[in-house]
Amino acid sequence: MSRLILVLGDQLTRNLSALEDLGAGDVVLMAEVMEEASYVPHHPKKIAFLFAAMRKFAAGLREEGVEVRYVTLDDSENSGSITGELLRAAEAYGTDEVIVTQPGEWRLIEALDDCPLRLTQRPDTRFVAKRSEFETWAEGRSELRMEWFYREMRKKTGLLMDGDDPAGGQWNFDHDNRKANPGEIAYGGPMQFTPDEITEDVLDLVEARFGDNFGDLRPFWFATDQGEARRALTRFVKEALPLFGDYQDAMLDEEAFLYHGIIGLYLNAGLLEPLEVCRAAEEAYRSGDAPINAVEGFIRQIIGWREFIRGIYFLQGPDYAQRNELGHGRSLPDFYWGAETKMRCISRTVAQTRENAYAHHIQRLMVTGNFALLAGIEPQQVQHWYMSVYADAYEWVMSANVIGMSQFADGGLMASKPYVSSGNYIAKMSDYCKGCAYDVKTKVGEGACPFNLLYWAFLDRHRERFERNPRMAQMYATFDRMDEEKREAVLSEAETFLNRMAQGALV
Ligand code: DLZ
Repeated sequence: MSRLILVLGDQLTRNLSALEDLGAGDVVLMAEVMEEASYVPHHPKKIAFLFAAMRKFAAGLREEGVEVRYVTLDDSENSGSITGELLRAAEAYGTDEVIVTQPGEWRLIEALDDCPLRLTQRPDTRFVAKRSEFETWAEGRSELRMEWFYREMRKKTGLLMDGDDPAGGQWNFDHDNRKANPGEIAYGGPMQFTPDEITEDVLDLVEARFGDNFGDLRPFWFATDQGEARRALTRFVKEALPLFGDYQDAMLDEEAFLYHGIIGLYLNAGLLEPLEVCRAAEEAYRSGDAPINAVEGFIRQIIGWREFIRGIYFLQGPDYAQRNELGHGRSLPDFYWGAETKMRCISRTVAQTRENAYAHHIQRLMVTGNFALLAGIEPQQVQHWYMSVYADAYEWVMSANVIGMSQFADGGLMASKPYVSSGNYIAKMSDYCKGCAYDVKTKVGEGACPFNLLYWAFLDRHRERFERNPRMAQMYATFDRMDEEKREAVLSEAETFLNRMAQGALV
């Protein structure tokens, strides 16, 4: 009797654990379903990317001679859910045995657990660390810090290791990676691909069914198969990696990509694998084509941060994404969905997000994330936004990034202090402020930058929790040195700003 091998839209690699013992008689099931395509209003580029990549992956399996049952979204028999499609396929093939690689979201893991078939969820082996390995590492630690885990992963993989020592004599070159505005960018941006017939069909489908979602579907230029993704990686390593480190935290009004790779979406969907990506970067260092600060910073994102936040997601369990330790309850303002705002940093980050289904980590953390935290937006609404608008977003990657790192809603499990800053940081790292209606140098009164007002209001609101945090002592000392009248004016203006924002006024 045949087995059904379920391959999900973000599991597009031949090295998938579910496919490792694929045998004659097995049927691979892949399905475009409304439940996955609409559990958040995904950016249309993300849906198109996954559907096109799924169709091409299925075609590749068929070329190998594998029997594939591929259900398109517009199939009139489509049941609308993964479990519905499993049940339909089970009946069609007269089998109840299903193999799947464990999904990256508790939501789907639980749905599969409840599916009335003989279903095995195999571990996802596309990561450097097994879930159990992370659990063992985390056991007994009161604070989980990426740096210590990252060093373990360096030793485990041998990446950037000279014997027992880190290459370049240091584990972490983050201090060298904070240069501001690079001026003109000497890189043409990520490799872009012209849609072929398969992708064009998908674009028409997505336009018809998801055209009202936030985000521009066209121009569509993402890689949609492994070969294209590898070419995009090669171009990044050759042309952008050498300066990636220096300018990874910089932000420019007119430059969405700077020296960033835009390969997270390929990694998270299975088109690239973490070790091949890291080895390509290490090779550039070993051959003298890229400096250590760039290569170490890049590799840390992948075998450090990416593995770490996945570990936290699974360690913390399904309720983690519901945490709200700071008790924030404001609604996400409409300007996150493209409504007008006078704050240039936010309007540019949102505009680039709408165009590309992408913004880089500092835009996510220090512009949209920082503002949401300062303004006291409910973390679940923030998480919903990040899940919706980015092509690389799945819950395993977003939860710890948003709930933990960005919104401090886990109470400090993974960050020793909240990532808040006034307008100064944005002014230092970007050119946004010069085109802004507010003045970043004005701390209070007419034209004061909202980040400045909200920063102090955040510290005031959470004094009890953070005042004794040694990493925040300096902030409170500065706040407390402010004369009483100014402090009151700042807090009152912050309150007025938040009230106007809540009423939908142009802020
Ligand atoms: C994100 C996504 C979308 C938009 N559509 C599908 C789909 O139609 N079929 C599918 O198998 N997977 C899709 N995905 C990816 C899943 O949502 C993803 O596998 C889970 O969220 C777990 O990471």
